[in-house]
Amino acid sequence: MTTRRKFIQGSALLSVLTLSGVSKWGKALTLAGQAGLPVRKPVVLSTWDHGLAANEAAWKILAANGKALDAVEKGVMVTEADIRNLSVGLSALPDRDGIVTLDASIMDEKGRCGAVACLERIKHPIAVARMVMEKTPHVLMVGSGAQKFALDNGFPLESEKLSPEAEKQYKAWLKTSQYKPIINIENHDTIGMIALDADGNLSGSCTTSGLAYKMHGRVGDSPIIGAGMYVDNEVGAACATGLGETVLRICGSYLVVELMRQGLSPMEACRKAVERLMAKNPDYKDVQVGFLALNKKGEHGAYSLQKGFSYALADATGNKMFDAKSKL
Ligand code: SD4
Repeated sequence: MTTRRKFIQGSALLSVLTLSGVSKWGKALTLAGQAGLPVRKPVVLSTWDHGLAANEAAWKILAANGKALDAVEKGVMVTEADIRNLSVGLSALPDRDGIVTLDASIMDEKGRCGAVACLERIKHPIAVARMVMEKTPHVLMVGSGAQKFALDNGFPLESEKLSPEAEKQYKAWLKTSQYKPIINIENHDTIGMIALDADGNLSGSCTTSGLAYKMHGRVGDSPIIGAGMYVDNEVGAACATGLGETVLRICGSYLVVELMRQGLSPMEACRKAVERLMAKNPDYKDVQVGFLALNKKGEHGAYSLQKGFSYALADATGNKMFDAKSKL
């Protein structure tokens, strides 16, 4: 986790780099912030270790003055396409019936949003979510209707076969068929991504296969606007990872953004949301949840319930992993 001191030092360094034109990562810092404060942009954040590769793709767009919306879509598509990934995209672990069902959501600076849930055999649910946002009067499409919408719009129907690793793990799981999430090693780490672009606009995305061995038809927090991800361009953006049921109960990402609206720093907002989650979920000791937040000034924060929540941050200084502070 970046300390405030390190952050300030980093910002100062950035100004020097930018002024002297040696910033390897492109355009860094604009002194056009609210109330005369420097805005640290562009910047992109995403959950867990797979966030590094996703940020890399998002950063290419942001560094070229691209839109945050494009960055958060293209960024998480890297994770969706990674066939080694067991928690995002079609290579992921299936539900208890052996079927991979995918959830995704996206939201832009205008407050437009789109989402899909329980989508089968489509490689890029995030792109379908964006199409729901841009081409329909709806926000959320699910199951066979969402799949038909994707096919009608030119997305190919992929094989229903599990990836070799997912098949191996599913067969092993079938021997006991016991569902018992294990903190941080549940193999179901969602990618949530939030970004601020060079124009000072925010967007967010979230995509996942949800919980491994969930009941068929179960939908988590990730495709629910305000739970798994939320953006308010006046204030900030937030996303969540972890046991979706606990996040749904507190509209977690919306709560983080509203706490930032009340003046809390991104990290304080994430911490307070974790505390609310603990208050509303008495079984929290066996659960992991992490929040990421980014405000309009480009300040970021993260906080998790248990230790072990990592996230990736890319800005003009590079693309690096951090460990979030945690409650327990
Ligand atoms: C879900 N929140 O479906 C997702 C899973 C997750 O890290 O984030 N895992 O509940």
